[in-house]
Amino acid sequence: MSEPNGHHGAAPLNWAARVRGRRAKLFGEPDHEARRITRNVSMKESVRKSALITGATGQDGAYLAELLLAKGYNVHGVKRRSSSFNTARIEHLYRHPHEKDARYFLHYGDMTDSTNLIRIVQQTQPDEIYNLAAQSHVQVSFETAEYTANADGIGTLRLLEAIRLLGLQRKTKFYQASTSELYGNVAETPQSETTRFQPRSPYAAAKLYAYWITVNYREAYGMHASNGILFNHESPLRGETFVTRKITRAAAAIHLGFQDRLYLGNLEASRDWGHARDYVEGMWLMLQQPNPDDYVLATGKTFTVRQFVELVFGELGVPLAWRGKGVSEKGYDKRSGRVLVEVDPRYFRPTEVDLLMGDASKAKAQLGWMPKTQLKQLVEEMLSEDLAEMRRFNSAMRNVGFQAAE
Ligand code: NDP
Ligand code: GDR
Repeated sequence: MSEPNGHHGAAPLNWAARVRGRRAKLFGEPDHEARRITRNVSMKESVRKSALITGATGQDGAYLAELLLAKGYNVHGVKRRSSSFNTARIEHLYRHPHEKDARYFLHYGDMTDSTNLIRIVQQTQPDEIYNLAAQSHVQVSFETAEYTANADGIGTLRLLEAIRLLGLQRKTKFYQASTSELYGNVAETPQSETTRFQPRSPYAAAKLYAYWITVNYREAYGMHASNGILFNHESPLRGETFVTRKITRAAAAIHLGFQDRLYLGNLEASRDWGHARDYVEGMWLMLQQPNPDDYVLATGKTFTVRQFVELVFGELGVPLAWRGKGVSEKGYDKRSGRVLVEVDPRYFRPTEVDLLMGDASKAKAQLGWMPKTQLKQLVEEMLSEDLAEMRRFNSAMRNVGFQAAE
């Protein structure tokens, strides 16, 4: 396939330019930089590495493609067919294949379709595969357990088999997006590569299979296959239904008068939150090692959902007070007494992972990897992007005659 959105040629110029500018800002580069990355790389075509990313349209897929293009790779992304555009996160990286020096190519694919995966691997002959595709929402996995097992668990097997069937096991290095959710009902804190896995959701159970099949293919067939056991990582590109982005978006909307209050589930859950930009670098480092292995990537700090909410509203100058217990608990603006946060049991999970906190000392010692972004910085970045996006929306609405608040 060629166009990111299936339409012919580039998106309308003003939109493309806007997306490019916005994404360039998100990735911490001047506006012209993204274009430069895909055009002016001195690496010779003959030595250029190629990478295949599944889940290219997701949060991590976007940051990883950006990183690999900047390192001079040819990048192939797998995207699903969708009835609406699903490439907003990667529009700024894409060039039409007819453009000279285009280095980012998209292929339609799905983790549930073996023949499709085999064909893509055969066509692209990648040096590195990053398997990021997954039904990645823990709560949704309770409702779509079989599909989650198929895409996240067996999907990983399909990709490993594609490498083996095509005789690429000596050429192609493999990264599996494993997760701190594997620790589930945690056996110890902090969690490291040696902590026992006790998954607590269909998502985590599917990822457990993917973890072990990756280890098995490494041991059975000598493949360079590694698991990154990544703790939660967020960004302005985070999906809107994960708790951090849900909170920054809602706080921005409340601040601008678009939304009344925020409904959340378990406020006591504790997570080790880092920035996705830092974590994709760790993925790449794993595949540059002489030997494959499994690594935890984490910040080593943990915060509750409640603390995250306080941090976000605090950033907007709103001090929160909590009153009530359990499902009746509410978060108030201390100054005005207005209710801003309520608990909605719909967001409780049948089984919860209470506390995650990672020990990434192996990654630090062997990969030289360390997270660079503190939680406060992450919150500032996410909130400021959400505020900017809502202000743009507000002003667009005003231009077409709607009376919106600010
Ligand atoms: P996202 O949910 O943002 O992205 C998931 C990607 O997978 C999307 O591109 C999605 O496509 C694609 N996808 C979903 N199902 C299929 C399928 N059946 N076939 C092909 N593609 C599919 O996740 P993240 O970027 O946050 O995470 C990347 C990976 O890392 C996931 O595997 C996740 O489970 C894992 N992980 C994430 C962590 C985090 O904190 N972010 C921590 C640890 C592990 P579409 O855009 O069309 O929906
Ligand atoms: P998680 O992320 O389940 O850790 O999985 P999520 O942000 O969905 O939940 C984190 C914690 O917040 C609690 N919570 C809520 N969660 C959501 N989504 N919505 C709410 O309203 C809400 N209220 C409280 C949750 O119960 C949970 O305890 C993410 C995904 O990216 C996985 O793919 C990845 O493997 C893990 O991180 C590491």
